[in-house]
Amino acid sequence: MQPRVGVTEPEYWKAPEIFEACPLGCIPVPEQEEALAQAILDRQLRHVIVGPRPYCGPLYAALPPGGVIARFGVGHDNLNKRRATEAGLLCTNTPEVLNQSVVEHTLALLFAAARRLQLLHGTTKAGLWQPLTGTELAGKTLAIVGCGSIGRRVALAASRGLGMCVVGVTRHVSQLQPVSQEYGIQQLYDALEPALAVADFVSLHVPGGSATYHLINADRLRQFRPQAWLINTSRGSVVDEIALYDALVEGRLGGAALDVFEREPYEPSDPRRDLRTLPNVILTPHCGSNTAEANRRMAERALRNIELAEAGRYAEMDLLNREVLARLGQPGGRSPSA
Ligand code: 8YV
Repeated sequence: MQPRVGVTEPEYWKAPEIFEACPLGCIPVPEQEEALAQAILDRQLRHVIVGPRPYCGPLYAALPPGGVIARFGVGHDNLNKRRATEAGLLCTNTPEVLNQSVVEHTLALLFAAARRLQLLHGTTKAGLWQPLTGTELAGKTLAIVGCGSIGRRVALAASRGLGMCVVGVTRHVSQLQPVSQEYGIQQLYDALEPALAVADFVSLHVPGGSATYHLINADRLRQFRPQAWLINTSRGSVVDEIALYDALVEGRLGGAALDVFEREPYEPSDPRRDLRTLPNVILTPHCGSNTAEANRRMAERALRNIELAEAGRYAEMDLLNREVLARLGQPGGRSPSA
């Protein structure tokens, strides 16, 4: 059978058994945009499942109208929804199914930061015996920046599970106020400053994109408490890495635990300010959602979105550019029973 779905290679190999079993026919395709577009044209693919790398050019001309660009993941700042709509392409993501994994990775970074795991591991492996003193998390203040479903679950685990004092930063204080206690969030702020003033740990859970670009910049880093740690499992674009490097070197904060970077795979924005050279950083290669369980769920959800599009059941999709339906002559989409 002629395969209809291309899956970028890193994503394909995260859940090959799911993709192999799909009746639509899935094949691994390159993730680099020009090569991806060429593979779509060569194999006459109708849909594509992609990872987090930016797509801004030939991809949108390569797929036929009605095709799906399905994100294997929740963040979609890497897709140009306007271009997709103009080309009659449906963009989707996989909300919620990776939350547990990202929450667990955030907690792993939090624990590692508190006990200086990166130093203990390095020195012990090097044959040294240097039992550095850490800090307990109970009683410390964690600021959650972005109180969506992932941020709220980190808050719940940290407050109820670890006895941390949790404060939240959100643009939606009045909507969140009634439920904040359920998640153990003691105080909500609509600005970063008051949260940074009290936080021992600051964990970012905002989406990428222009509204959050360099939210953590030199000015904000000056407002961190000197021992505070920054944890980022959201998007690299949220943190100005040059300003972060300078702040870490000058001791303006305790450290940074980062899973996401301005450029991925990580490359320093300024070669003289390479975060990898610093002792007070913990770095992981964008793997917050990368567990066997979440990978299977993301693969299934991405394929489900494509199957729904093939069946014309647009209303049930995790559609990110609903305005494309009008362009496809499907205002609002057909109902499932139609
Ligand atoms: C990646 C993510 O999509 O969901 C997101 O927004 O950043 C990640 O989960 C995933 O790792 C791609 O394979």
